Amino acid sequence: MPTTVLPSNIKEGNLCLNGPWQFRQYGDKAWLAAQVPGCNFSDLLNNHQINDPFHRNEESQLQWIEKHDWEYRKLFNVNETMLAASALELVFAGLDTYCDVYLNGVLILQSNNMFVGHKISCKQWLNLGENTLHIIFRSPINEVMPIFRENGFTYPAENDNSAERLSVFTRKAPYHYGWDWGPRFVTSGIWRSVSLEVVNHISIADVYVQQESLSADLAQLNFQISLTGAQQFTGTIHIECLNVNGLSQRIESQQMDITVKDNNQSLNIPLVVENPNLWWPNGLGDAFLYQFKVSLFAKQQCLDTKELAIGLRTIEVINEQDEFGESFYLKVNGQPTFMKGANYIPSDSFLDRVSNVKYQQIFDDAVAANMNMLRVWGGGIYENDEFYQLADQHGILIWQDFMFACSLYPADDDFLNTVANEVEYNVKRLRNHACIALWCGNNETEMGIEFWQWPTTFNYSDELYQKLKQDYAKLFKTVLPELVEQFDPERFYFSSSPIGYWETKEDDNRGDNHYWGVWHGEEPFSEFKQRVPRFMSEFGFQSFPIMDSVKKYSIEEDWHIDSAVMKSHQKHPRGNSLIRQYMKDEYQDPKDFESFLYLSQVQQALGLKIAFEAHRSAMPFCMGTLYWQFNDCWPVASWSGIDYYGRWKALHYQAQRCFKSIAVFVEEAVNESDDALMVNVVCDQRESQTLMLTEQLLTLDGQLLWAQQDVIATKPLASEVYSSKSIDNLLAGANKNDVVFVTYLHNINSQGEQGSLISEAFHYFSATKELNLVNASLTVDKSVGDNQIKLFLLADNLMRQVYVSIEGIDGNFSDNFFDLLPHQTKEISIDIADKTEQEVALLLEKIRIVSIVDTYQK
Ligand code: BMA
Repeated sequence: MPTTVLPSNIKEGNLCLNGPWQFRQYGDKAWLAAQVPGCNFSDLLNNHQINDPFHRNEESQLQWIEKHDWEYRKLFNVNETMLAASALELVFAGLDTYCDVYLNGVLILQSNNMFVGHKISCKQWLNLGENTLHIIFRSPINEVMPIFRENGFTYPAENDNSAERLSVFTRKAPYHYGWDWGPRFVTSGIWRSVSLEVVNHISIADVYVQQESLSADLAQLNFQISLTGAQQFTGTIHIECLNVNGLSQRIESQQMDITVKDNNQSLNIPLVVENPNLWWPNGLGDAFLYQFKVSLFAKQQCLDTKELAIGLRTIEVINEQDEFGESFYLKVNGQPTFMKGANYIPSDSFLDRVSNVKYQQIFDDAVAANMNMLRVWGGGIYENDEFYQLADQHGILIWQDFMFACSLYPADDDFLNTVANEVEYNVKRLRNHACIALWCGNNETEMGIEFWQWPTTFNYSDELYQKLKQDYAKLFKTVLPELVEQFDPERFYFSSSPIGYWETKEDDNRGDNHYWGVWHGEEPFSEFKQRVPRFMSEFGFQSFPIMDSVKKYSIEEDWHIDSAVMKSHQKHPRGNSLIRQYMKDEYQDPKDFESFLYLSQVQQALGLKIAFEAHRSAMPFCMGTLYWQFNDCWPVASWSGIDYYGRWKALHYQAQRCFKSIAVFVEEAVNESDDALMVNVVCDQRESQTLMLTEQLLTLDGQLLWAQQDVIATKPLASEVYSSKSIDNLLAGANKNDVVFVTYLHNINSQGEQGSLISEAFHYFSATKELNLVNASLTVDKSVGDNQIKLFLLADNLMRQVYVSIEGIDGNFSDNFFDLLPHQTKEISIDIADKTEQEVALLLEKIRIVSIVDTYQK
């Protein structure tokens, strides 16, 4: 039997019950091998009972699974030492979803909410030697069908991809039921860890670190410690800081003698940190974390410990009336901070596949793209502890939705009770994390009430709709905020994102906004410049995965956009036609399927570039840009910047450029008649810097027509126009289709000369399809070293949106989808740490390079 490594949260002396289990469809005879954490789909796949659910249109073949019940069982041994403990608990971190749990035949737990964990005191039912844990999961569809039928009406849940929309009744990840980027796989199973844990006669149930005040000189903390178990106890609590070695500060360990008279007692222990190291978001400083250890002693014996990584920072969400309307921005450590990032969805339809390596990659990718915020969107899950630990460590702020999206919900007592459990459980689990910036009740339900015409679509009577809206208010305006106030009073809560609606232009002045005029509203990309809100929490445009990714889920006969397979991996009804429609305005018709895939990414990236620049240039009016969406949960045409296999799309590279802490942007005056070309520098830093700004006008074959260089001082936390000139004068008769305007920002070195490159921007005066691009002659020098392949690209003519790929490498190049200027060498690299010398030699033969001209019809 394979040994299981103890997950970090399971302490020595406890028994990890993850790893091999058995499962079967309820009613079947034979048990099959299962893995925990896991789900029925993963287990069926591992047992070759189903094909890969993501391959071609397998999804449609697997819909039977949701209508069945599933059983899981594990035999495990308990030894004498364990049984000698005063108490033992079975700890379930997450059960998906409706289930009965039996220990040696005794029903010990019934659960109905995927988002809560359970601890069950169970010593009395355990045997010395072999024991059996047996869980029966009931179909989440069959379970609530009677309620749905009895209701006699349908809740909106427009993304729930089935004739009967049942998802709203069940506290289970909404995206499992389908979304406009996601398949429908309604899973069942044990999706988080299981363990059997020794409970001392007294233990630390929870430590809540309250930050009472924070200044440059002093942090005053209060450790609110809840103990559980004993009625009577005398001992000591000890708090120490483990990681200040090397820092100038000292933190006195705290010790407190305690006498417990009551079960579930909570104690307060103050702790002061002088000259605290602050936690800063990515780009603004170190995300410093203090490692505290809280220990409980009886005489000299340590009974329990808890370790916590605590970042000291203040976060305020400033959402108040101001001269423009209603602000929405974050102050971190007292400083207004522009948020750059994206909306995060679960990284897989089958959550057991989202490994810690995957989580690490997510945060590496976010940091690489100069992001400082991800929004954990309300149609997914409250993420694993590892996710928030990584966010803390990487300085990525988390906008945390509660798991409700795009629908009205029930508000009967049973529903509200389970939601209350879920909120308490997750808020307590997450509130110590420095990364959590705010709580948001739901995604887009208030916008839905206002604009999505639910009464007409679903035939609601006035009376019913009033009742549904009252239910809405009860859940999101009373129950949720009261619970947040009770368990996490320091954090901002608001009921629904967005506050302002894109359908009403004046709303750009109020709160956060999801601007879907581009895409859903079919408005041109240039509208991103006109529709700049106070905080853009969603906007986006779809693209396809690149060919190497498409090959992983399809076969050659599927390789056209309207094939049944490609359509089943495109969940937006108008998706393909919108991509095509927008493409006509800016690009020549791509010659084939592969070119279409590539061009769809170029279009998405260059379209969103307009938005990124408009949002950042409008600071401090606008203070955030979070695009839809960071990632995918399966291979699909979607709004993502990184595809399911981890390949950066053109969009992620573009975000990396546009989100630099100091970035240069070029834009034409919004009104064409104004004839002005402006160079903007946006600076997210707290100090001014002196930099060299270079501007050039080049022909596409590399002649320098005009140039200028200036020394500029950046303006902290601001966007500033540093040059504005007449386009007519600049072009001086040159053909718009033959030129590119280039700007660079460089450091100035100690000799007063141009130093390293900080940011660059290219601007064209015509649509891409009109540029006189030619087949450039390109030389590629290759070198291998330091576990990397390095490529040096040099062309005699401008190459637009160069995409370099090597079949057989799944990693990402240091840069890609870039414009290669004529006669200027560009170096890019990719990691090959896991490859042998022979493999590298073969890979070097497989380098492919395409640019816009390669998509043209011959
Ligand atoms: C936003 C999201 C999602 C959806 C996306 C694209 O509104 O909140 O519901 O996937 O739009 O349509």
